[in-house]
Amino acid sequence: MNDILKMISHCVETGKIDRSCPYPPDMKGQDGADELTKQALDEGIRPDDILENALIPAMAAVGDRFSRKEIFVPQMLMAAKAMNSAMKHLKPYFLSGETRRKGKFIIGTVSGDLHDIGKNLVAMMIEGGGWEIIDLGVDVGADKFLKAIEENPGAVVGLSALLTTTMENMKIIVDSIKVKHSGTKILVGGAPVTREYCERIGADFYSPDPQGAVNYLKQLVS
Ligand code: B1M
Repeated sequence: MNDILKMISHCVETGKIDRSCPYPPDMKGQDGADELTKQALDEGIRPDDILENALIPAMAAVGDRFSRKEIFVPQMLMAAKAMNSAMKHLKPYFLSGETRRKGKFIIGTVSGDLHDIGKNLVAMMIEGGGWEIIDLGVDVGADKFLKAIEENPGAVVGLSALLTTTMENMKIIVDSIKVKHSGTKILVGGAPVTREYCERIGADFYSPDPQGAVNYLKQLVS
């Protein structure tokens, strides 16, 4: 891996957000994920290369270390902040110049769940694919989804869940939407979600990644 990608990955893994961030102490005064991502883009490294080869593997490593109890929630939070500081530089590249919107896409992380990095990534890629995004944020219950659908008839809905516990809330939300707005297409995703689970809860499509979600929407309008 390119040296700067290794450095970005290390910054995300250790929660080094930017130069002013005093954490971790042995990197005090050094550039963080923020500055290094900007530098990498200035050097001509492709945004998808930075995402796939530095940021996503770093977050996977953070998850593994959390599972092994080598780090705890505060460190996970710092890693998430470092990832976001890198993502803000990548966002403009993922949002292509398409002006004519293909439709509306309502997205949210389901009730009880505060994880939003993956959801934001999916929203960003879909927005780049020409869709208008209505982002309901995190910890979103059925009522909020229903209200958004009423305000945006015909919109496609995306549900994200990162916890095996909150994944169960997807079923409640899908049931509510299908009862009140049976024609609404629902896309589900997030680390613990599977195709089999999607079918079981009556959602329309499962994608393990943002690109699959973009392709599904493309196929819906074609
Ligand atoms: Co949390 N956390 N966390 N956490 N956290 C996980 C998910 C965990 C797997 C870590 C672990 O144990 N190894 C574990 C879940 C275990 C389980 O249920 N099986 C876990 C836990 C246990 C918890 C807490 C319960 C910890 C605690 O308090 N004891 C707690 C729960 C809080 C809550 O939500 N109520 C908690 C808290 C947090 C933080 C707040 C500290 C922070 C989140 C900050 C934030 O999001 N703003 C955090 C983080 C950072 C993680 C890990 C390390 C990283 C998640 C991430 O951002 N990944 C995570 C471990 C891991 O994932 N390896 C972990 C990067 C992101 C790009 O990937 O989100 O998977 P991901 O999204 C992917 C795909 O899933 C897909 O596309 C994305 C891009 O490829 N995708 C979709 C996602 N949504 C989609 C929707 C789609 C389609 C595709 O269509 C609509």
